[in-house]
Amino acid sequence: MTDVFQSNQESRSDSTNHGASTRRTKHTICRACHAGCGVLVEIEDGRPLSVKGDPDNPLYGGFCCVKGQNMAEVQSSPHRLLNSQKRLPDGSYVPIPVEQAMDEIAERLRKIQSESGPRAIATYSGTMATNAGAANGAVTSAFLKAIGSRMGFNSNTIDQPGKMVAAALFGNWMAPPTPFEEANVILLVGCNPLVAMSGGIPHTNPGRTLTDAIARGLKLLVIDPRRSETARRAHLHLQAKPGEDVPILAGLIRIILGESLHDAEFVAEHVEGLEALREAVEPFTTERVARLADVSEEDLIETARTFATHGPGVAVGGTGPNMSGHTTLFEYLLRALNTLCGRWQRAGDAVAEPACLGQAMPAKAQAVSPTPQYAYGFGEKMSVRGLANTAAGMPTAALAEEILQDGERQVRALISHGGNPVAAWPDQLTTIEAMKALDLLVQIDTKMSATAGLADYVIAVKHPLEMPGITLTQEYLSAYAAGFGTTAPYAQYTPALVEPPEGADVIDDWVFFYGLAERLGVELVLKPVSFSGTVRVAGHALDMQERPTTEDLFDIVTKGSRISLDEIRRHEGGRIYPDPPVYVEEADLDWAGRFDMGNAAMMDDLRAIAAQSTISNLNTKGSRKEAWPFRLISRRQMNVLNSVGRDEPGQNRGRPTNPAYLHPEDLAELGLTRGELVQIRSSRASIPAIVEVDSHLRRGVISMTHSWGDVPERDAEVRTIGSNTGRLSAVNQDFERYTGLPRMSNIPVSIERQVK
Ligand SMILES: Nc1nc2c(c(=O)[nH]1)N[C@H]1C(S)=C(S)[C@@H](COP(=O)(O)OP(=O)(O)OC[C@H]3O[C@@H](n4cnc5c(=O)[nH]c(N)nc54)[C@H](O)[C@@H]3O)O[C@H]1N2
Ligand SMILES: Nc1nc2c(c(=O)[nH]1)N[C@H]1C(S)=C(S)[C@@H](COP(=O)(O)OP(=O)(O)OC[C@H]3O[C@@H](n4cnc5c(=O)[nH]c(N)nc54)[C@H](O)[C@@H]3O)O[C@H]1N2
Ligand code: SF4
Ligand SMILES: [Mo]
Repeated sequence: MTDVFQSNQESRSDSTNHGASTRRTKHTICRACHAGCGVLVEIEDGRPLSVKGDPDNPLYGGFCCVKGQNMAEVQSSPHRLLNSQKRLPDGSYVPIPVEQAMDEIAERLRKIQSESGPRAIATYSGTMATNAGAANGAVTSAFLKAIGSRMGFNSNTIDQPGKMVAAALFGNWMAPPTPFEEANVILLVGCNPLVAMSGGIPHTNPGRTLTDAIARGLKLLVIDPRRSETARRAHLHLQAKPGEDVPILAGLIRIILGESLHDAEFVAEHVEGLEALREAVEPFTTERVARLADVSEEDLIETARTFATHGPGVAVGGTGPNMSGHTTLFEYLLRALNTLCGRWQRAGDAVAEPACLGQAMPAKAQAVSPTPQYAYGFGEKMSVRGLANTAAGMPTAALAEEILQDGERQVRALISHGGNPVAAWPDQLTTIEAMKALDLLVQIDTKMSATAGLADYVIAVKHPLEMPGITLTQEYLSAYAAGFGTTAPYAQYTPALVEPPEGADVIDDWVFFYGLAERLGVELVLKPVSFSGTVRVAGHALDMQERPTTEDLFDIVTKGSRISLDEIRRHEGGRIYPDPPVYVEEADLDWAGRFDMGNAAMMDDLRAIAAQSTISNLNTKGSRKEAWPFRLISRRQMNVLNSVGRDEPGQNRGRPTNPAYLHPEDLAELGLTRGELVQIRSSRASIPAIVEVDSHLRRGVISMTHSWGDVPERDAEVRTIGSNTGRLSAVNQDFERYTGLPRMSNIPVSIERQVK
């Protein structure tokens, strides 16, 4: 393959000469979040000047958010690491050549492995590991396999792990759910796609997409304790108490079944367990759910009827309810609701979004029976809380405890990549203790993040504009869950567009794992990406003598793709590949697969919740006499991605903190005014915060963005670095038994003025 960095095709880009300097506009893929917008970057003398939307892009149509627009500034940010760092015994850091860092780290890994075995070595891949490089995940998996460790963790299991676990318990459909473009109704439970670019509305310019859809008659239903940006545009917004989503979904299902609004024919043909579900939702009467969630009975009934009768359409869940205590049961009921209403594509329907960089998959109108043996509790066991591998991956919420426990199964080395455990994991105090207890912590990052500040080595990597990219992650998102991803078979490739700043010693992320493998004398076998797990393509052994390029890796991970990568490379501005169209086929004649709506563990959980939710829980406003009168809930903000970008002036726009938002009447009752410093306490810990007013909240909740702040020693800097809500979670209390996920939203807290 040609060296694409050198041979940047100017095909669809313009190039102007301003005196001696050259200014060019190039197409690229924004990699500042998962949405992968097709954007334009202006480059002068090899430096990126600005990033903006590409009005000619066939899918994103000119969209580019503030994070994307700031990509050029981030590339040359003064906070950026241009050299890897090594921690000295006094805690200070010195630059170290990356090849030397790899020598030293490999040596330390070799020692740990020989003393404690490969299980003592774990990896953690965070959001930017996936966003920044489409082949990163495949290389990390190959590395772990090569050294014989199954301790690969990622941010999936501290996000919405119930999505995959519930799919394994419920079963799957061999064709997609109703595509957004065909939906007449969308029910969003605790997600805010207008800000998060995540589920519910396609992430390709969601604001405009929603406006167009409402104009053609889409009804939007939202359940959120906050009148979120998305809820403000809803036909009906249930401003429910947080943490009551399971009763709400059970109540909606009960109404739909009671009024026979479900798709009885579809259910009879493809579903088992209906009667078990019918029985388990029986206690969730409309009256009871209305009181539990503090919403009106009329609104519950209207939500159920609109969703069931105004179809097609889908119900989608977000991080809010997934983090409020019952991720698996919540997602299971959501699947049940969609399936009861028959919201899957049928024979003859056109598949809206066949893979481009993935392999062509036949679509069939048939259910794949559940695989509960691969839902949770299988494979590699954790030493704590009875947890093990899950359909969403190894339970990250238990990794800190695993590191801290003594004995043979202790994890001694962690390579954390494009994630920020100290900022993002639940239970910050336990996480910090674990990071300090490790014999070796390596952080792969572009900045001295909160986790980098505790690492033995920090590996400095390239900025996305310095690396080629492909839209593989975006295709994966469409396969992730109903209502996620885009709406068209779109693919884009971008070459690397600029060189790293002068004097930088930075590598493509995956090169670090390759470099370790070289030194440890093991071979990396890369697996082409397979979205459904049903297509098996042989692994590809990497050349361990001559280092491959990132382009080579792209060829390997997209092997067998429906559209050839070379074809996609020819259209740098991104393209939609509709041909040949893919239609859902009839079910196989002898097909016996069925969904299971009545999984025993799920029905037990539902019964337990029915037994618990008594009238004593019905306090809606939060009484001042309670120890924990408020509920702290999570929210995302437009300009910052988790812990990324909050220190960039172009993104924080002069507001470098994550305020604690409260309803104006709650503030008044507490005698607080906006801008005041408070202390927020949970049963686990406390954090400082700056209060801010938000009339869109329901009373009794505090709404705050996660992943801000740093270690507790820096709490006094709350006005300039924010504070860390993860500290309020307790990993070993009130956690979900399948995934180990503790409460990260709907956390019981108190709030008081802090005297400085
Ligand atoms: N309380 C609470 N906690 C939460 C959540 C919540 O809603 N509430 N959300 C959870 C969710 S959904 C998730 S996904 C996790 C996120 O958890 P993580 O993925 O662990 O956290 P991020 O902040 O996304 O980490 C990104 C890291 O990548 C670095 N980085 C930035 N740019 C680049 C780059 O170009 N290349 C590389 N290699 N690194 C880069 C950043 O400096 C940062 O250290 O947090 C979870 N934590
Ligand atoms: N701009 C931006 N975009 C992002 C991110 C970011 O940090 N910034 N993060 C990315 C990541 S890692 C992810 S996983 C996605 C997440 O995307 P989303 O899941 O859409 O996350 P949020 O925008 O936080 O929306 C969660 C909503 O749930 C509500 N909520 C909180 N608790 C409850 C509850 O108990 N019940 C109900 N019904 N609602 C509740 C909150 O008020 C909030 O409006 O976003 C991604 N996109
Ligand atoms: S939504 Fe995400 S991919 Fe699109 S411009 Fe913003 S940061 Fe970039
Ligand atoms: Mo996430």
